[in-house]
Amino acid sequence: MQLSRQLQQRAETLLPGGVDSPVRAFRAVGGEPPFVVRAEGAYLWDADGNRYLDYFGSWGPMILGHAARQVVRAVQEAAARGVSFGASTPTEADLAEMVRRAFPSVEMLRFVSSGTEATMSAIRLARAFTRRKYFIKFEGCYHGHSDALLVKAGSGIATLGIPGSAGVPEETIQHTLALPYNNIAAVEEAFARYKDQIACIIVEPVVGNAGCIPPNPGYLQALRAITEREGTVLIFDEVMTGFRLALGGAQERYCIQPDMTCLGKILGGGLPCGAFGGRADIMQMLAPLGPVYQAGTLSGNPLAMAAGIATVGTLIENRETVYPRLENVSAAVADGVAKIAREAGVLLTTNRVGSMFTWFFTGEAVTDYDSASRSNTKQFAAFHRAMLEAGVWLPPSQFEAAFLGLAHGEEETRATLAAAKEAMNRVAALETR
Ligand code: KE4
Repeated sequence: MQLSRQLQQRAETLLPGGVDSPVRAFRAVGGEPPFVVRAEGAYLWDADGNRYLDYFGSWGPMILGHAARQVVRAVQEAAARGVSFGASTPTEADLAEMVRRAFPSVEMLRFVSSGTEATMSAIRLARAFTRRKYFIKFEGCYHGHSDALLVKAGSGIATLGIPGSAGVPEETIQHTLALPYNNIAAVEEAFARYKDQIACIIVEPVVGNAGCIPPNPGYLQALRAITEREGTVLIFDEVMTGFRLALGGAQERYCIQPDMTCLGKILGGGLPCGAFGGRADIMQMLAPLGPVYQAGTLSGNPLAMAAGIATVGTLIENRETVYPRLENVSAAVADGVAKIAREAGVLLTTNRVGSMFTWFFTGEAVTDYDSASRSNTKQFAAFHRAMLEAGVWLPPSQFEAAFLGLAHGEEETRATLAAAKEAMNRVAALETR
């Protein structure tokens, strides 16, 4: 860890906390973050030559595994033709067609460079389309860091245990209604109170940013029925779930047709890419066709398009085998660790949908942010540290989902469960101190 420590010290003189995104600083789990210099398949290598089995996969994009040959080759070939033009290219429509094939609810879309841009643009469109100001989000859900969305957010906000963000004026969030997830009564109450004033609901259809929290049976269907009744736009933030839970994300898995969808992560195959799309009548309000402005220098960047086409193309071509494989390996890993916790006498709740999952160190069911926040984060930190020392790198927060990809197989499952046995004993020993 010598070199990583030196790199961290240098980085801290230049970058706040030495990082470009807070969760990477390991503040919630302690210890020093390894600096990654290379990755391949299911593995990362740090500056000191240590190898780690990767369970956060760049926070979702690496569903094919790192340095997948077809992705690397596509990006190399694209780069040789020039890396950015600021003009239209054929590959934007190529990837858009693939998105439409995977997400039939997306009649039109626009590419941007991050999930944050995708969600903030979708909300702007929904507000213009409905001529309403208020919108509903859910506690523990994270939709990127645009001001109006930093209210009771998940991910890094929950990880750092902060209510929101400094620098966001009260006026900016006065129209943000943050409600408990998996609670339809709260949604009905909001619509009764703000009748005809709610532009949209934005939801992580399966929450990943409070740790993994699945929708209760009927919850998403109820959101769809209420928004249809109220003339409110239903936005599925599938930045994390898109292409992961099924080729068509959560909306395919739960058979719901949202009005708009936000995508990112896997969409760009690990390069900076996001998208927002949906009903053509809403999307056609977007400049240059309509009055809603949105723009981006690197939107639809040729390298991101190349990586996205190679990644999404692989998922489309192999959809019959990809998702059953991810399901099988994820179940073996998630359930295997749950069994180890039971045998060690450690209280653990395992939430999993497909290849995104979270081990909550609690004995109660985790169905919303409140129940997630009652997890024992000290135990999680001890588990994380012990697993890292054993060469298994879990997301460094109790309030993040773990992911695995197609490069994870039996060998990786065996190694993970062997490491978990030792790590769980260390957690159990914590109990006595
Ligand atoms: P980006 O702006 O980070 O590309 O996307 C924001 C975003 C939007 N919607 C959902 C459902 C998301 O999960 C995210 C970003 N996810 C976090 C991890 N939970 C990004 C990791 C980080 O912030 O470093």
